[in-house]
Amino acid sequence: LLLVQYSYGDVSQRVFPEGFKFGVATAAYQIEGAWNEDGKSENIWDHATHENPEWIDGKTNADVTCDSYHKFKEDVKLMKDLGVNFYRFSISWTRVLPDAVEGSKLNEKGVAYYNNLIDELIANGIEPYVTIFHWDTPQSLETHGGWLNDTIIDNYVYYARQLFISYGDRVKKWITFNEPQQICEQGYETAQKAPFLKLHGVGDYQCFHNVVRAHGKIYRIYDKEFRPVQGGEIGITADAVYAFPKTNSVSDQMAAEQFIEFYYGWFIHPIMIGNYPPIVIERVDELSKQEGRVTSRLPKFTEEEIDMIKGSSDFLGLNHYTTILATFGDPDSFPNPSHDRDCGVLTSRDPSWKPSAAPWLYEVPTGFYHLLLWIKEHYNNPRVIITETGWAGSGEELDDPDRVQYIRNYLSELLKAIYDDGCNVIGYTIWSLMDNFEWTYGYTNKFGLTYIDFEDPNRTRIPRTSYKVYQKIISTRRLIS
Ligand code: BGP
Repeated sequence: LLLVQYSYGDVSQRVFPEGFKFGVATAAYQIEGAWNEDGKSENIWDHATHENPEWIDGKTNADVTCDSYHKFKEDVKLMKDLGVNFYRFSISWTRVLPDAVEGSKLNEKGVAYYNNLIDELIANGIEPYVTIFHWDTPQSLETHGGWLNDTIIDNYVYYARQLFISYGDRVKKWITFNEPQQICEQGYETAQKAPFLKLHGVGDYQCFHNVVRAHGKIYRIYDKEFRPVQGGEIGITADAVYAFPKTNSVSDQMAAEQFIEFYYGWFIHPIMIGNYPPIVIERVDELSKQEGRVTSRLPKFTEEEIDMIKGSSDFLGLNHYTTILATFGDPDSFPNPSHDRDCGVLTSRDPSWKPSAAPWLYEVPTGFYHLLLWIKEHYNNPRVIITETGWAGSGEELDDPDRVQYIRNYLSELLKAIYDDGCNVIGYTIWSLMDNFEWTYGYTNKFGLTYIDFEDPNRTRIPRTSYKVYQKIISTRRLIS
């Protein structure tokens, strides 16, 4: 009925479908602080920010950041007032398992912190959506190769299993990994994220091969051992930048498709269809041969692994912020070897797109719409949860019209995808509840619906205009202003 009623006309009259959920997201390292309190051990972000502060804007770190380890009740209160249905947060591996390895002992105080947070959320009618891993690899595992070493798979599986045992009675939505591209490509190929390694064209593929096998393994364990008792769902979150062809030429159209397969299909094709996308296998194998290598830089799955990984996500978590223009580039313009060269696509932006304070983030709402259609067509209309989207400002402003406009424009495209095209999107999450430590950007990029002055010892949370607008969208379930 709704479909018929609202298919045409004014988007502001469209109602978000029944059961559609709204949330906000954060991640442990970015908000908790208390980096060495109550038995927590060091992770790769603690390590990098302490050893090489010059890698971070303003030489800052997240030793204290929003201090959510002590102020989580304030966070929950903020969310309760906002009216969100769920809170997507992550658990810090080294807080609950300081020794990190399979068989090691749980840290009771660390476990208690998340128990208290989860209980507080549930008491306030907010569903916990838990990201098991949001980039904070235990430093003790990194010294043994981190995600390049396949022994991390069993350690991760042990860690995730402890979370199901400890919290699975109350947590019904699990996300195994946040953004494999940032973990693997930015962590092990381009040195933009911890552990800041530059293993061009090799480290990224090796890392993701371990990430996706760890994902598949824990999915099967949850499915077999925990789901029958706990009844929850488990999936993965990948980020996708959408690509428009730079011109209407057939070549640019191919470049746009190739870009999406290399930067999104790489992670999701194995899970939705089985194995890496054919174009990725073909190109990496071919270029490896040209480089005189005996084996491809792209590792191969066994048949058993393909079976384990295929179909291993109850929903598709999608982080989406922005879009690029694609055209094929001269192979010599990319580092050799590299993932960029394997992909072979040069990216640019349309001058009409509005830039944010983050150099990579431009407002392109139609890109979001086309991405949702792309996912529907390529993966047989899976259930999608938008697990992140958001706008970066740079100032202290409480009035944030650009963020408001971004949220409204993206939500309007989302409604169009749901109503006009039948895309199966069941939830939407804003990054972020509050300003926080934005990785190498430190505190210079501000994504918060809530402002925090990081000089203020109390870290007082002050809602911005966008907070009030989101509050109204959630309570009316419409985009009326
Ligand atoms: C996503 C991450 C978030 C958050 C966001 C903002 O990729 O999952 O953790 O940081 O991006 O981006 P950035 O911090 O790179 O500006």
